[in-house]
Amino acid sequence: MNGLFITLEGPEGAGKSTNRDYLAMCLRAAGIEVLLTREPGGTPLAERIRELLLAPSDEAMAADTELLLVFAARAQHLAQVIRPALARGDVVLCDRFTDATYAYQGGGRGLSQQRIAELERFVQGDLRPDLTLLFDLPVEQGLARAAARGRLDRFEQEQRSFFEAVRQTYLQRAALAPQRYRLLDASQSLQQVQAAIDGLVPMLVERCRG
Ligand code: T5A
Repeated sequence: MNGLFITLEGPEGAGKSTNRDYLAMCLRAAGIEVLLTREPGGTPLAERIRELLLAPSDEAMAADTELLLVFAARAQHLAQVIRPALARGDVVLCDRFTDATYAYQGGGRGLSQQRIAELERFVQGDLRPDLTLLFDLPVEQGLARAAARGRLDRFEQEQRSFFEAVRQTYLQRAALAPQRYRLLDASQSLQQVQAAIDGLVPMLVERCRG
């Protein structure tokens, strides 16, 4: 595979989607074509799995069910979108990927990191993101941004302690593999966050041109 796989991660309301679009605009302005996608989702079938994951329901979803649905959606997304794009040499910008599984199902739900790693190997083989932009901000601030958009999804209805564990898991993973992650302070104004992204663009352009 010759493409470049860039993921955007962070807790709720960190600005991943907003900044994914901004980064795509910057890269396109430099003449680099990018494919934008997201998880869970990214294909019609995976988007249906996303609906199952996000919709509040009277029947509590078992944590293992949630984990398997996340990886089922990912298997479909990889087969239909990500692997073909990387094989063509495209740059893929993906809003969340398996770091989110470690953070939400591992940190948040308390599932074993080893179990997640086994599924990661099963579904992805040796495919991992080349680079991950981690948008970090205090939990309260992110939840306030998410709440301002209206109705909360199934994850957004969780307790604060769940999101603290999500945030800490992201930060721990980034600390363990600093070569893959770029940490961005998402508590700043959008203008400041995008200035920080501007600072990363030359490095990203160089990596994209490989
Ligand atoms: N999930 C996902 C798992 O549990 N396991 C997994 O493996 C995967 C892949 C859906 C859920 O799925 C879970 C995690 C999630 O709960 P999602 O749709 O990506 O994933 O979830 P959210 O994090 O809920 O997406 P959000 O849209 O809430 O967050 P974003 O994308 O980080 O934020 P964005 O860009 O939409 O911005 C939110 C609001 O804040 C404003 C924006 O204008 C917008 O109104 N904003 C800012 N305001 C002020 N200052 C800034 N710097 C701002 N940046 C953005």
